[in-house]
Amino acid sequence: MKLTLLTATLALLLWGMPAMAGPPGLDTDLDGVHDGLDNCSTVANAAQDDTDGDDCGNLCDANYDQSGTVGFGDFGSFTLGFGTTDELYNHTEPVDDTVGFGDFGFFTLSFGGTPGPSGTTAGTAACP
Ligand SMILES: [Ca+2]
Ligand SMILES: [Ca+2]
Ligand SMILES: [Ca+2]
Ligand SMILES: [Ca+2]
Repeated sequence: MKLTLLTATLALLLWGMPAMAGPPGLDTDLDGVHDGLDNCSTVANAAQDDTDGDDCGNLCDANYDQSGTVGFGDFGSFTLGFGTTDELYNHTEPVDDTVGFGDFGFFTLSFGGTPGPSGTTAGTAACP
């Protein structure tokens, strides 16, 4: 029994290790883009839209000033984008094309954290 558990744990660890490195074979969010190439590896975003070009997709990137975290500077930008169709602030595509309360909800959840995770930018400043 103990041996089985140990074997299972080892298998999980071995299986999990390459997942952290983002091998091209896994597709965690099932959007058809493999984790190692997916600019939002845990959010389904088959379109891979990335308006500010920081390799962190719009659907997981509320860090508009490229500081690496989502903070008050980003909030200032978001308020300016509210009500517009600026894709940078639209985190609800393809549900809608305008920046509204759904996007504000995403921003609020992101506040104080880091953008991403992205499979393509490990360790960069804008999308850590
Ligand atoms: Ca994916
Ligand atoms: Ca994705
Ligand atoms: Ca981005
Ligand atoms: Ca920021």
